[in-house]
Amino acid sequence: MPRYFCENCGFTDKLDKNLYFCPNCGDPLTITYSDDELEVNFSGSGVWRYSGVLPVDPNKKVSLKEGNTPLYKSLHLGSGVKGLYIKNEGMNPTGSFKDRGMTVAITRAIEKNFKSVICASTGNTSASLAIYAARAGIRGYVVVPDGAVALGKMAQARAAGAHIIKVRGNFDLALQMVKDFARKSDEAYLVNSVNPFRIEGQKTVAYEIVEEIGAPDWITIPVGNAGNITALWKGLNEMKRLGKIKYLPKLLGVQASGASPIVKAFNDSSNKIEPVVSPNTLATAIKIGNPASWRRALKAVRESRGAMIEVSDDHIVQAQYLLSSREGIFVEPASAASVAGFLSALQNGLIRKEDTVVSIVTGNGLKDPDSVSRFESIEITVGSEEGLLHSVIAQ
Ligand code: AN7
Repeated sequence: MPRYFCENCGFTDKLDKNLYFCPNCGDPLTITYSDDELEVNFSGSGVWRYSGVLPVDPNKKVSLKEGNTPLYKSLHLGSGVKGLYIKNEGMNPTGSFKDRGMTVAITRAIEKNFKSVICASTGNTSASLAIYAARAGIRGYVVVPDGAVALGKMAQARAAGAHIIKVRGNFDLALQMVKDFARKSDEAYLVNSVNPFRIEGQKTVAYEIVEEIGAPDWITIPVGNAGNITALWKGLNEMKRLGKIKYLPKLLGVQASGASPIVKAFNDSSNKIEPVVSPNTLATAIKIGNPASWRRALKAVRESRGAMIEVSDDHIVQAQYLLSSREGIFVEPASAASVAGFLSALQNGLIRKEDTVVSIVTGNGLKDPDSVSRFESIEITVGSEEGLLHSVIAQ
């Protein structure tokens, strides 16, 4: 049977308990499988295609058909490499990659008879929790930093009838609060990415990429709380164990300059992070100073012989605009960090022209409609006089 496992200290336990953190060292737990427990036969599409490598009962699944997201070949931004592919996770049911993990975590909540689920969130986890809790018929509680969540994400949480708890403070404080709650109470199931079942669902992005194009040389991914890069690396390693790929891609984890404690630890060859007390970036999804899964992220990029890099807010906005205006892919700022990271790594020679690269973009542009006010858009207001429109368009 799959088991809880602590990658930091080696603790293991059976899955029947509801654990998030290692009781010995406090790190978030992972779920491991022995070789004969990894199931090679996939069928169907989306996250549940991989139910043979998910530790929940697929007959109880709470699903809105997540996963199976499009992988686009870049037309312009990838001109400096052999191939750049963009995996658009913004095409998931609630518009972000969180749905991959949420479908599995909410299914686990149902299996364990929870009537409520809770998370701290910079927005997308809240939106996903709210919608999946609604689908499952249980109560959703979301704890968010007051005034620091993009409009579209709040709209989703409200529309789905979640209880919204706004904290006077940042995401790191909100996460601390729900962690303290979960340590003492079993009243609500915690579905942040410190929940190992979330990671299990999210690893399926790696399975999909590999099934479609094999192993690229690099995969770039935005990093906030560092759950998703943990999941990506887990999925890739499992695909290698299953014999589906011969080598592992290098990971490029990308943080925003104002919220980049893992980049700093990577550059300093340090084995611990110094949390950023007041993280700051316009990419509010990844405005996180004390990422819960930092150790697993550092381990992943080091094992892959990849890197952690940071990108400025200006470069994020530029990449967001290039993605929408040149590629037809509209993403939110945190997602654009992935592509800004690619461009920066190409420029400094880390990524080379013979490389094949996949950039994972994590959230839909509609999540953060205010963010486009940073672009120079071409807009005029006209009357209805005859010929006016003709003269404008002919210019
Ligand atoms: C679009 O919703 O942390 O490194 O609370 O929304 O796994 O945290 C969101 C994170 C990247 C970073 N891109 O992923 C939340 C939250 C988008 C995101 C990330 C987030 P992690």
